[in-house]
Amino acid sequence: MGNAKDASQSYIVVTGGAGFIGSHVVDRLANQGHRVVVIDDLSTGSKANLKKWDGDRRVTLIEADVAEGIEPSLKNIEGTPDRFVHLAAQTSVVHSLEHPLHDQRINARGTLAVAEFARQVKAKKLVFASSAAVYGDVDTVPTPEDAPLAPQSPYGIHKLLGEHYLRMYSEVHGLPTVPLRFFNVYGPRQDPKSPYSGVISIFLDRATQGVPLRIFGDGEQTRDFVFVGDVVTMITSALFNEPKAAENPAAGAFNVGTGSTITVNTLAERVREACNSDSPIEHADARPGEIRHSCAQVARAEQQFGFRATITVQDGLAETATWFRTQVAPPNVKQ
Ligand code: UD2
Repeated sequence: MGNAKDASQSYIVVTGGAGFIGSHVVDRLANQGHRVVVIDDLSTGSKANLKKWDGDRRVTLIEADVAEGIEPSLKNIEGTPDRFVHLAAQTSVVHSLEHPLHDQRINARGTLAVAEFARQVKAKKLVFASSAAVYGDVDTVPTPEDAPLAPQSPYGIHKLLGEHYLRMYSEVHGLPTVPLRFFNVYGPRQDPKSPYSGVISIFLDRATQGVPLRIFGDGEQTRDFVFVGDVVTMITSALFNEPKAAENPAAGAFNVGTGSTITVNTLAERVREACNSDSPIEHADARPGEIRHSCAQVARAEQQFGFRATITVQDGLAETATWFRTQVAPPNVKQ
């Protein structure tokens, strides 16, 4: 990675750019010739995710905590960023219930810090990773963006607060902002090692090693699993394009999902097939307070940005399984 002095096209800050989703965003933007500065505290992200950019001037990694403010991180970088993708986050609902103040610092204060800096530099666009967690337990599935918002965790509340900060910065300061409500994102580089990891990464990791897949509850809960490559397409689309709407472009967030779901039971079978694995399937107690069904209504992103997820779960699982096979089995997976 270089010092990012030779600007080409946009200069984009990607917070959380060493993480699972962020590093794929960095790959796409840098491959398009943009100059990317990553701000990441490496708490869950890793340098390995950006290794291919070592020695390349398009990508610079700054190891820092966004909640400390953005300006100190960029003080030695030439130029002024014109676009921001804010992905740095504490991503676990369960962790946020146990450590709400920590979640508030990262997810609420961190988002405010990015928005405030984007305002100061008169950024052209700020795209923010919000979450389906802002809805809470909804009556309407697939869920439209104007459904009632009743988040059930500090995580969901702080993501919603982030959306409100962005709306305020749009309306009061004229900062163009786009909150994206991610559903269940999966794909290569998703870390399976934490107890809060995404179910697909956990199942693939276990199936690859031939250890049991553990399903919480009856397994008939459903999720809208969206492949990381599709999510990157939506992020970059929102970063460079304006919504087509006659409606106020500053208003509202966009769901990022596929619009269809599968049960966790079906997922477990598909993972076993994708890995050609005979891992047994076990059942454990349901997670307390968990949402039963989660599915995005996708019309708004399609109408406004022409975005539609294109990767099927079958294809996405196959690609992710291939990636898992190339990884050294992590030593700390417990059976
Ligand atoms: C997802 C997001 C979370 C938040 C939330 C909003 C991920 C990783 N997390 O939480 O950040 O946005 O949606 O609603 O995308 N499961 C098993 N066995 C396992 C692990 C999980 O059965 O070993 C089940 C789990 O009980 C749940 C489903 O798989 O029903 C998905 O779990 P998850 O942790 O991947 O994601 P979720 O939907 O809780």
